[in-house]
Amino acid sequence: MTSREQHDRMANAIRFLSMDAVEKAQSGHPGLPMGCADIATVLFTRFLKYDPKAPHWPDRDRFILSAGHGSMLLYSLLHLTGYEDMTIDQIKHFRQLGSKTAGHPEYGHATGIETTTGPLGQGLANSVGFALGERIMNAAFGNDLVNHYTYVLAGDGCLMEGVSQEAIALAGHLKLNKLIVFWDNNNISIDGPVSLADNTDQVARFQASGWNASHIDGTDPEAIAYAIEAARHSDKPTMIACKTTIGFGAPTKAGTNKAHGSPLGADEIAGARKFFNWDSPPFEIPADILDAWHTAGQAGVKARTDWEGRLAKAETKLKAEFERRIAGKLPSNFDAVIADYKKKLAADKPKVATRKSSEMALEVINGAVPETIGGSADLTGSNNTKTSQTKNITPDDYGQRYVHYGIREHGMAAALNGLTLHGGLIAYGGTFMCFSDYARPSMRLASLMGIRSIFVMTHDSIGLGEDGPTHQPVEHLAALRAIPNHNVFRPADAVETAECWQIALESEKTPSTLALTRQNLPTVRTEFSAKNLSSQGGYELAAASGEAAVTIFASGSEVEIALAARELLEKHGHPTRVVSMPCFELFDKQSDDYRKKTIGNAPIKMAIEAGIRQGWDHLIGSDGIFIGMTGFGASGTIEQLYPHFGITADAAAKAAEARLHGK
Ligand SMILES: Cc1ncc(C[n+]2csc(CCOP(=O)(O)OP(=O)(O)O)c2C)c(N)n1
Repeated sequence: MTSREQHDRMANAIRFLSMDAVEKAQSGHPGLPMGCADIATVLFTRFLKYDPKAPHWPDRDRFILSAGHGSMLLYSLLHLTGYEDMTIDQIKHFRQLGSKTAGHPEYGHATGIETTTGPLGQGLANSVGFALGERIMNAAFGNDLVNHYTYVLAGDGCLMEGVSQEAIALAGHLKLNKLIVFWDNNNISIDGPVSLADNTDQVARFQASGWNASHIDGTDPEAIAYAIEAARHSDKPTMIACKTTIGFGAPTKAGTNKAHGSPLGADEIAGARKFFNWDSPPFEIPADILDAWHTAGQAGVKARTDWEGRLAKAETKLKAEFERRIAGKLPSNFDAVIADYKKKLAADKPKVATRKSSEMALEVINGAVPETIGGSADLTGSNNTKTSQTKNITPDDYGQRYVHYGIREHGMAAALNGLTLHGGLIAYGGTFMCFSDYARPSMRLASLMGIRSIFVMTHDSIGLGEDGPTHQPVEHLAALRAIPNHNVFRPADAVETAECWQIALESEKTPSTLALTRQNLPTVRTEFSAKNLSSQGGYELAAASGEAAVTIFASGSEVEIALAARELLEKHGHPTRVVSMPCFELFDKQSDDYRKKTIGNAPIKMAIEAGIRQGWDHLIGSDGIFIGMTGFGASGTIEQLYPHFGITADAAAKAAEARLHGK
């Protein structure tokens, strides 16, 4: 049992590492680590189950610093508890290029960082996925292998962001009782007191969303410990509103926004040293305190080795399956399953919407890959995300595989990231592509983190028809393609859809968006190819009858139009080839030779896509012909809309011929 004095000195070690690192960097946020040091110390010395020597231990408790600007709190904890890569040198190089101590915690930069935070609210919203992932894995593998808590530290900013309501409502609904959130209730944000902009009764809000919530003194170790203990035995998720003082200990800046986002300055730090009676120079921790922290960091070794013992003794098949899933590897028969399915498609040649093709592919995938967890933001029947294997996950049954996320696109995308990061699961979720805007902040973070979240975006163009321009994506393909490390797939038929799903599942370090149609499309890939042609991003689908005068590039639903335009042009004596382009990002990764060959030398290059032109010029050149959208869509039938916006085979052929005839 730590004495109060010992606790205080351990907490002060966090405070001084943070103040001094921010001061040295002349950049960063000292206020949160100083205010929340007591919460962190109690959690990391008395409750959190972790082992710095085995940072990826699957049954560790997760700690998520949602208020990512307080990154020095996390870096200090990782250093003090003995994570090997978080050396004092890293702390001294806080925020410097190439260091692990990036401005905000970045997943993968240092061990012990569970998710990337910084955009406020994201960590809190990810945590719902983490906590749900724990329950799903627990249902599959039992208490012996999966039984841990998810802790979150969130600030006023996290709670003000809209995504927080989506997250807490979902967590409350799903009764994720092993989710425990500390709210750093310091009443300060950047502009000044929180009361400038917010007067929400946060405790009442969480309670109304199905949580336990109560106020405590966030500087009293016993109150913190008592609240955590109670939370661990709760049947609901818990929010602990911790009254703290931002920049606690800084003589004049404590309790003010001056302690938020800039170094405290030498005088304040000297004052804090006096206040805390801390005479160690910067970056030096008294030996007894460092020992105490290391001891705390080793307390989890027994739990970890016990767990390893249980895993070793687990039934052979269960153990192998657990290890496969945690490693993120697909079942060994996966490729064969997809190949069989593609053979069947080439024979059947279905004429269905790609959203339906996606459902058909998922029916096969979900049968072969038990770790997929599906879901939709209240558009299940439209997104076609549910298959025979995926029954509803409920608070009474976490052993199922489908999440009704409610009308919460952003919360869903953030939860998908959390499910993915938890490990052992492959999560996908659907909505209309237009509403990818609502999910985008989390989609971007999936890309930045390099994780396998899968976003199913149906109704991918004006082809959705009568719902009109509010629902018709126009710029969304370009906007999603603009995100680095994000594969945007727009398959043209059932075969490409199966191929794109296969790539999405195999892309362990890249998230995927599947853009899928509402309208039916013919099978354009009528011959079986064992090779996944979509994995090249683009490929010649139809050759020209002679030396090509025209190359038409198209994606998704417009491939059918490109093929019809080719027919017309060929009939008129203009040899024309069609290149299907299901994924720009993968095409751009092909060899120069392959790209040159696929782009070809036809004098006329044209692209057809029912979206904006942006992005296509790198294939067709700025003088290429683009058949697509230049503004918003309109409400009408699909039969009216394509001709209305000039996206037809006839219009495409005419445009090419006009060019060929020099007009
Ligand atoms: C989505 C998003 N918007 C804005 C910011 C910029 N920002 C960083 S911290 C902060 C204020 C946060 O206030 P609070 O959570 O109370 O943190 P504290 O000042 O108490 O540390 C803001 C606006 C951000 N990081 N993320």
